[in-house]
This record gives sequence, C-alpha cells and structure tokens, in this order.
Amino acid sequence: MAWFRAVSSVAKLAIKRSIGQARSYQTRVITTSERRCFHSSVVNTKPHGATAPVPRPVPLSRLTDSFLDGTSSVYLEELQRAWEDDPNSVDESWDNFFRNFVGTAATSPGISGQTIQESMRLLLLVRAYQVNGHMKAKLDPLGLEEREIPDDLDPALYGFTDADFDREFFLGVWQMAGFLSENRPIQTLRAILNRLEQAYCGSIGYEYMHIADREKCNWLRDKIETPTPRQYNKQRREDMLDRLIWSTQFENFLATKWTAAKRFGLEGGETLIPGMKEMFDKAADLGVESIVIGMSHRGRLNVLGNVVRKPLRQIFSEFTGGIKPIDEVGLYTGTGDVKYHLGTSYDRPTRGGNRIHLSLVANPSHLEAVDPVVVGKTRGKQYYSNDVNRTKNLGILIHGDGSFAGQGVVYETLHLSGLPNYTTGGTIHIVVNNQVAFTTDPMSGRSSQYCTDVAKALDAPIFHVNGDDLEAVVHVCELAAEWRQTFHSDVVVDIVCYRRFGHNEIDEPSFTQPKMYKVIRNHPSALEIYQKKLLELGQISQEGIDKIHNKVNSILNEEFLNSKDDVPRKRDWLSAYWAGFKSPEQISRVRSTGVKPEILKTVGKAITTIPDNFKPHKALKKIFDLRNQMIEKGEGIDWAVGEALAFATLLVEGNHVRLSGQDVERGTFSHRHSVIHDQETGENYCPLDHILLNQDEELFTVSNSSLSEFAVLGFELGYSMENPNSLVIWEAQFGDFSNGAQVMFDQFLSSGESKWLRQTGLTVLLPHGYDGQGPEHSSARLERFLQMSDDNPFVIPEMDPTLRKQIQECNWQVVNVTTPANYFHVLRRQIHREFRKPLIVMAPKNLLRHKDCKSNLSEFDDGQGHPGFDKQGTRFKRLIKDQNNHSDLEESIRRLVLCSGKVYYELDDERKKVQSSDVAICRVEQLCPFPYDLIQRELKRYPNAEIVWCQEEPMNMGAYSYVAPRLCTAMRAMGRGTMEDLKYVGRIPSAATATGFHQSHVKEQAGLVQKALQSDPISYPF
Ligand SMILES: Cc1ncc(C[n+]2csc(CCOP(=O)(O)OP(=O)(O)O)c2C)c(N)n1
Ligand SMILES: [Mg+2]
Repeated sequence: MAWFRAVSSVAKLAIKRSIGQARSYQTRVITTSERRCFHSSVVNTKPHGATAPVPRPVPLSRLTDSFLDGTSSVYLEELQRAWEDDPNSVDESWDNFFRNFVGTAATSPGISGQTIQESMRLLLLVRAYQVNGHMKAKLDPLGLEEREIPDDLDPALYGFTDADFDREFFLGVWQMAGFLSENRPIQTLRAILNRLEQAYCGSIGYEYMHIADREKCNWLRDKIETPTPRQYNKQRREDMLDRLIWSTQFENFLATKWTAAKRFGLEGGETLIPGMKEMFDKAADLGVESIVIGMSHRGRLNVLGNVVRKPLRQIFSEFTGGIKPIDEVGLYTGTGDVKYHLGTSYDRPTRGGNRIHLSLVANPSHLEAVDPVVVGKTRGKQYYSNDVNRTKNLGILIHGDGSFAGQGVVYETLHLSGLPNYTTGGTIHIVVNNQVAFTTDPMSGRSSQYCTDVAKALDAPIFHVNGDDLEAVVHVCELAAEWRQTFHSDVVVDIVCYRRFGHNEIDEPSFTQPKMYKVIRNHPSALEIYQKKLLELGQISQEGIDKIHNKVNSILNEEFLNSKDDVPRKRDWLSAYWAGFKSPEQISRVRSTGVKPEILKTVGKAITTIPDNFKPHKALKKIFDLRNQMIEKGEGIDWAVGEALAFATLLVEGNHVRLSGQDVERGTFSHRHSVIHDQETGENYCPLDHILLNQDEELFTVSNSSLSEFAVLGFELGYSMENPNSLVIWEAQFGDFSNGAQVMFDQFLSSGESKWLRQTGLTVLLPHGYDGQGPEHSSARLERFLQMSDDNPFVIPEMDPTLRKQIQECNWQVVNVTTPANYFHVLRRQIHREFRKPLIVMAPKNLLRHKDCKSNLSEFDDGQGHPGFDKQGTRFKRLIKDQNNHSDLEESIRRLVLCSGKVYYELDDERKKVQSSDVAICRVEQLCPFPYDLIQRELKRYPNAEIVWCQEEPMNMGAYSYVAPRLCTAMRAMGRGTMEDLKYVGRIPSAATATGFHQSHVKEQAGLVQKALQSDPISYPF
C-alpha cells in the first residue's frame, strides 16, 4: 500500500489542478453553512450517456500535466520498465496491473496512457470512498445536519463525465480485500459507484482508513464491501423487533407511571438496547463470559432492566422510592444514591444458549469518570479468571456525544488500552449520540468533525450509524464484537440519534433547540419505522406486532404490581459481592500483621539477591548488597526494603500485589528499584517476581504508567474492586499531582462505600514533605483528604480493642508514617482484616534515605518480647510514643509536641541539640480516623505538659484543622482544657503550599522546629 499512498497524494493534487476547471458532473449539495454536521444528500445516479467515447490516446510521457506530476509519471514509467525487465521486481499488485494493462494495450495500440490514467483515477475514487465515504452516509435520523461532502467523492474531480457512467473501466485486481479483490477487473463506472455508495454511504459511515495495519483494513473491507447487502431472516427480525418493543415500552411505561420523575430516558435512542443485546449475544458466541459495563445517566435504567436484566420490580420499587435496603448481613446502608447511578450484576442467558455475567459499575454524576474504573475492573477480572488471551472478559463503555468529545479522561482511558499492564484486549465504546449535550449543540461543544474523533488516535475503527435504522445498529454492534474478539483492541459504535424530550423529562428543550424539536415532534420513533418496514416486507402481521406489545405490557404491569412487595437488599446494588466481608457496623477482629522471622529472612534474601549472570548498574549492585546486609544483620532496614518486605510477605500468603503509577518501577526518588536493568543486555529483573517457586509473573505487578493521574488512579480503583485478596496501590509522582485525579478521590474513593456500598482497599501513596522543592513538590494536600473524612470531630467512638469499629465506620484512612516497619504493617493491615477501606498514605521523600528512618527486622516479626514489641503487639502503630523510654507517668515533662510525618526527625534532632529532655514528642501516624485512645494515653502520661500541635505545612493546610477539634475533644474529655489550650506551631497561613525560595524555606523550617522546642511557653496562636 505504500506505493498507493505515495502516488495518490501527489496525484490528488494534480487532479485538482488540471481537471477541476473541466468539471461537468455535479451531484453534491454543498452548503455554505459553517455547521459541522451530518446531512442526508444522496449521489445522483441518474442514467448517463450509454456509449463510451473512444479514448483519446495520451503517451505516458505527456501525462505529467494532466494527471500525474512529473515525479509520479517518471516513477510509473520506471516501474513499467522494471516490470518489463523482471515482473518479480515490482510489487505484486503492480505486476497484476501491468499484466492486465499490457494485455489490453497489445490489442489496442495507443490506448495505454488512457487506460493507466483512468485506472489510476478510479483507484483514487475508490480510495476516496473508503476514506471519506462516511461523510456522505445518511447518519442523521432527523435529516437536519448539513455536511460538506468532500470533493474527492465527486467523480468529476477525476475527469469522469456523465458519458462515462456505462463505460467499462479497468480496475485491476488488487491485493486488497473487498470488491477490488473479486477478480472483476473490468466494470462499468456505474457499477463501481453503486457498490461504493451502498457500502459506504448508507445508514452506516465507516471510519477505518486511519488504521495503519493492512490486515485490519482488509478484514473490515471484507465486511463492508460485501456484494450483497446484509439480510436478516424472519426470526432474527422478529427478535430485533421484540427487543425494540421492550426498549420503547419500558420508557413509555416509566413515563406514564412516574410523570414527574427524572429518569434521563432513552427516547430517540431506543435502538441502543437491541443493539447492545445483539452485541452481547455475538460476544458470548465468540467466547465472552463476562462483561463489565460503564455508562452515565442516559438510558441507564433501560439498560439495567432490559440488558442487565435487573428485575423490573426492583427498578420500579426504587422509583417509588423511600425504602432503604435491608440485608441479611447487617444494617449498614450508607447514604445511598439516586437510582440512575447505582450498579448491579446479573447472569443473563444469551440467544446462543450461553450465560453471560454482566456487571454495571456504579458511577457518579461526573460524566466519563467511570471509564477507567470499568477498564481496571475488567483487567482485574481477566487476572482472576486466568483470561490470558483477554477474550472472556470484556469492558463496554457507553458514552454521550458531548462527554465523549469533551472529557479528558476519555483520552486518558483510551491511552491505557495498548499498554501491556493495563490492556484489556479492547474496550467496546458505544456513543449514544443524540446530537446535543444538555442544551449545547455540537458546534459549541467540540472542534472535531465527529464526537468520536479522539478514538482515531488509537487506530480504533469507528462505526457511525443512523439510530433509526435498527438493522444497521444491530449490524455494527455485532461487527464491533467481532472486531474486538478478533483484534483485541478498542472499537467505537457511534449511534447517531436524537433526544425526544429535554435533558431530563422536566426540561423544555424548545427553549434552546426550537428547530430541532419541531422536527422531533413529528418524527416517528425507531419502533414505528421498523414495524412499518417489516409490515411492508410482509415479514410480520399487525397481529404479530400487537401480540408482542401486549406481552411486554402485561409483564411490565405485573412487575409494577410486584414492586410494591419488593424488599431491596444491598447486594442488589453491587457490581460484585464479596462473601464473608464485614460491613461497617459489624465488628471485625484486629489482627497482628507481624510475620515469622524465618519467612522474613527467606523473602528478605529473595528481594535483595540479583542472579549471578545479571549485570546491574554498579551503583545498584551496591544498593542491593547493602539491602542484603540489612536483612542479614536484621537492622537498618530502610523504606524501600520495608515496602518490599510487605509485598513479599503478602505474596507468600497468596495475595496479589499490584503497584502502578508514574515511574514506580525505579521510584520517582530512585529509591525503590523494584525492576533492575542489565547494563549489557537491557534485560529486566524484578526480584519480587521470584518469591515463590514458579511464581505467576502477574502475581506481583509493578508498572510504570502512562502520564495520567485521573485514568490510572481510576483504573487501579476498578482493579481493586474486583477481588479483596489483593493489595492494589497507586503512587503519584509527587503528591501534588493527585489533584489531577480529584474526581476519583471526591466521587469514588472517599464516598463510594457510603453511596454504593462498594468496598475497596485501594492504597494511594502521595509523596509529601517540606524539603525546599517549592510550591509544587512539597504538599500532597493532606488537609483535603482529612477534610473529606467523615469521623465526627466531637464524638469519641468506642475505642475498646474488642469492640472497636472506628476504622470500619470511617470512610477512609489517612496516614503519615515515619518508620519502614510501620509502613510495612500499614500495608499488610490492608489485607489482614475482614473489611476493605481505602488508605491514603502521605509518603515520604527525604525519609527514604534518612539515617534515622530505619527499622530493625524484629519490628516486622511476630515474636514477642524483643525491642520492636510493645503493648500494641507487632502491628501498625497508629501513634508512636516518645522514644525516650518514658514511664506511664512523667510529671516533669513541660511540653507534649504532637506531630505527624518527617518533621518528627527534625524536632528530635533539635531536641537533642538544645537538650530539652523535658519535651516529649509523639508521632500521630494515623491521622484519620483519629487515635483518641492513644492520644489520651499520652495526655495521661504527661499530666503537666503544654499541648502543642506542630506541623511543617502552613496553618490552613496540613493536619491542623483536622487534628485541632479532635485533639480538643480528647483533651476536654480528660479535663485538659479546650481549644485555647492547644498550641499551634507551624507555618503561617499561605495561598501557595510552599515558598519557592530555598533560603526562605530553610529559615521557615528552622523557625518552626526551634519554636516547638523553645524554653518559653508557646503563645497562642503564635
Ligand atoms: C463532568 C461533568 N460535567 C458536567 C456535568 C453536567 N451534565 C450532566 S448531563 C450533561 C450533558 C451530557 O451530554 P452528553 O454527553 O451528550 O449526554 P446526553 O445527556 O446527551 O445523553 C452535562 C453537561 C456532568 N454530569 N459531568
Ligand atoms: Mg448528547
């Protein structure tokens, strides 16, 4: 094809120049409108002169001006000479071409130039249809859209006149699928054009010529350029009709029963439902066993009822509203959510006699935010079902036209599709393109021709289809399933439809789209159109149609009656159900997270050993040697080793561990080195892949991600939702960047369990700490995560270890950990409990190599009585008490400094420097939920101490505003004062997170550390 591309681009220019003036064949309706839209104009195929004129001979060498430019004609001549010398020296397609051409030329001397010219022009025309035929397809059911048909679909551009229509032309037989390969090298122009129009300009507009892969294009051409139009038999047609009746009646039924309720109906796009069902049936026939669906509001209830088969009585009962779900395993119901956001999962029988598991993922109002979550969940399913070819689990996303074009997360998600550790073997995208977004027209909503253009970046084929043509919708839906199962990559179905009512049922659409709605008011529904078609074809009788309507109506009514007795259960809303896991109101045991010393030693060796024949970078060799010594000696364990020990021990226990994010393999701060590279061969070695004998290579996954926060975090969230026995971690490059994924934190992570009863143990590592790197690399915005926490600042919950449900009842955990051992335990705690809760970690930067930020191996093990063991056992320490061996009562301590994170080490250094042994420093390692019990234990220990909260963040940031009321609640309960008695030491309030001037940083940092240790009492607030 390279030759063809090269020739066609130069030739196209030449054609425009020379033949443009002589245009005699004008069929296009070219509007001057600036609107970027669809139109429905049709090529004029009226009969043309029947007699072919005698071609005027043009010697090849004189074609330069009229057809090809000089370079191309020389190229062609050279090609011909080469072919004459040796037919094998040219591409097979040219061999074919010349063979045919010489055959013709031999019998008709002088025809040669003409034949070449015309054949080349025809090929360009064919190609133009393949590339741009969709621009002429009749996609808009309303017939309102006006689009300019590209010049290159006009035969006149290639010099063809009316007189040429019934002339036979030499088209050749090419190494290409579709009708060019059918061994009919000679055809009339009319036959060729009819074929092109039928294939490319009907109810379906195919966009695929942006795909570079020849095999894929040929596969599509075979499907598109079929000699006979698609035909469905009577039975299939009846099935489709039945499905369309269900879809249409469902909306009608809701509209009549709940006239004032918002349901974001599908009216105008009802063919989505039969389309999806046929897609699922086809997918099931091709081996798909489970489908994860993500979609927004539009048509969601219809999809839930008709596609996912959520019992209609449940949907109706939710409409009637008010009933909170009751469950056999507890009373927790969270806050709930509106019905068109809820998820669910069901097994659905398919036409082919299979069963397919469908899960619809719950989503927030934020359009498209669910996309990466669906893809991540699909990938999770693939891992757990050992679906190595990714053909059994499929992700399907349904989009709106406005949101698909407008939301950046769409692009971010699409870009995960080909990445080895994120691919799911192709997502099928369906756009319900109702040509409006709320009140916004496409011309104000996007700059691209189609709302789907973003998918072209992926080499995904895009099938635009007129939503009024049920059979065309079904056809492309099936084709999409076939594509996905064949090429394991993304594909887009763009159903061009309309929205019969307003954005929701209460809106008046004519305020903003008067012309469109005038047309819509008189426009028949897709069902009416299809019924008429089948009646005209004699494939069904009116009685037959009525029978289906009656059946559907009576089921809907029956289900409506049953809905009154429906008792919702919370698992009805879950897209996956984890048996045995505790809900927030059920007590779960606190478990030790320590590990047997011998296991620590064994895995410790595995994670610090590099194979003999592997040649790492010199510096890394040293690092691994040092790591090896840490394990051998059992002391000086640093952050990276602590983390690797957590991963390795979880793997040994059979858990799956997945860490993803930007540059996580090496680690942003060059500290992790979880994948090392042979300096000679470039090969990789990942020690954590070699913990178990014959370890499955995905059991531990560490993966650098694309440069996205929103989509990658969403992906990992979806992945984490699939199976509780996995530690799934997303790490931000710097904590600041996490706000690129703010929607995920706000809408999913912090509130997903409350809204949708969906648990996740996703762990998020956000590098945080003030070390003078400026405003953008210091703060992970700890305050925001704390502000979103739902623990009551004025109520101390039950803290008795046997009754404690504090973490379960809280929406998430926020920690700022200061020792490798504590990090190890907090990671392991994520798995070693009977519930799942998101974990936000303010991850360190300079502690990664800090001389004092080290732990002994004994702090990781489960033995008792050694230096790492205290009353809390070998488990995560929510608060680390002062390290100076204080007794239970220290009356001489004049100040208790409470802090969190790396500022502790600076405070401790300062304390040593100024020898303030009468100051105690405690680290609050778990900020949320607040460790009231341990805080009160320390308040008791230091009855005379001034109580100080010290932080390095500005006062309006960091943990202060979260800690202050809670600390005061703890103080008040012990008679230790109120807000006035809590002193603040830290930076003053600031708009920016940190200063950009290093010297200012140093001064500020030293100032706050010194103040915390000053001998005078701390004045309030400064
Ligand atoms: C991220 C986001 N921004 C804004 C909105 C508010 N909103 C709700 S629906 C809608 C229009 C959606 O248009 P489209 O994607 O075409 O879907 P349609 O409603 O037409 O099916 C908007 C802007 C939203 N839900 N999410
Ligand atoms: Mg829309």
